[in-house]
Amino acid sequence: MQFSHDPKLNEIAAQVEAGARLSFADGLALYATDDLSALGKLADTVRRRLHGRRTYYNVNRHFNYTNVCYADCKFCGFYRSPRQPDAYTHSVEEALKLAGAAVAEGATELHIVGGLNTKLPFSYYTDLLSSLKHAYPRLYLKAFTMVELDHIAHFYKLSDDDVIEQLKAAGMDSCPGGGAEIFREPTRSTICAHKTDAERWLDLAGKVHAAGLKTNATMLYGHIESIEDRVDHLVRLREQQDKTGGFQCFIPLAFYPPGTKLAHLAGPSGVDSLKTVAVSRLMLDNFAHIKAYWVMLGKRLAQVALHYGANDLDGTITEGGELTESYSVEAGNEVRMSKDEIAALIRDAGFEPVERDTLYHPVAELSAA
Ligand code: V47
Repeated sequence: MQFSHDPKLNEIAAQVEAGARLSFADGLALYATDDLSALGKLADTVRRRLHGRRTYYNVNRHFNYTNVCYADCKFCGFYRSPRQPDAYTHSVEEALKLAGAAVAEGATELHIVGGLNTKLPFSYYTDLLSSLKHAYPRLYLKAFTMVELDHIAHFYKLSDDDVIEQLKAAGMDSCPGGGAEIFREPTRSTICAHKTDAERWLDLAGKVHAAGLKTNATMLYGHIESIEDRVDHLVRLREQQDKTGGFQCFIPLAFYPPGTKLAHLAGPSGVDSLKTVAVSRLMLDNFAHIKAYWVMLGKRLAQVALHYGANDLDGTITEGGELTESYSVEAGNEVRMSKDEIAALIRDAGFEPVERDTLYHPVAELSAA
């Protein structure tokens, strides 16, 4: 029996079998196939080659230190101008309180991101990190996207290396993957004209990797971008990974339109999301992990995505994040899942749940050591 009724998919399957790298044209062909289950099977083959039945999750919490931002991205429903009544900036004390509650609930990671807020002194960032590290030395601080690092360097007139070294010394352990959006022009300038451009985002990621820290990478899909934009994005990430090797995980982010300047759009369909997970797994041959971010996909689709190449569901506790309170409503989700619930979801899909720390060490093995 042949693998697929789509001859192009059969050709690509032979390449995948041989361990060959897929091209930009292959990426387009993968998206163009109407054989969704064969595409999923192909991505699942690669996923099982890398991870077997293991599926990771962690116990984490998001902390958004400010929603004040000047970037004015069309896809964002989170940011506020400083004068809006619901604009906020959290104090270090508030961060400590949230981190304390997270640690008490078994969190191993705090995911820290915020808007580009010109009212903050540079010491805000270092004080935030060092206070958290001092109070909770075992809590992993995954903090600041390449866009925030770019803003900090420009606004405080510091070199990139200075910014990275000072934040690292204060307690930054790794960086989340936000702000990548879609790299290709003119799409990037249409959706986020005032944001760090693609070359700078990738260059900064390389500098963080050179400083010995891991980062993640994302792609925001399901808005105005083309399939070419998406495949280009994946190829650029793969090229950067070839050079600097520090990306741990890729997270495709399904666009959620309500409350944004693109609210008239529908967002991606379920099939589009599954295809995107699968194509990501197949194109990003030098990325170890593909995350099905359940907060955006919904628990049910995230569970299915585990059969389409994803090997990570992100965290149990995401309450307090910029993409949680408002965006998870559509997915019909609570903004938190207990460890038991996430493990049951993974088992029910036929996989083996593994609680990990930020660097993908199994937590059970760490506590047994
Ligand atoms: O950069 C903004 C996206 C990102 C919307 O590294 C939206 O482990 C959908 O990067 N609909 C921030 N998405 C979140 C992020 C992330 C999340 C979870 C884990 C990790 C990680 C990183 O959220 C932004 C942007 O691409 N975003 N607005 C929206 N309306």
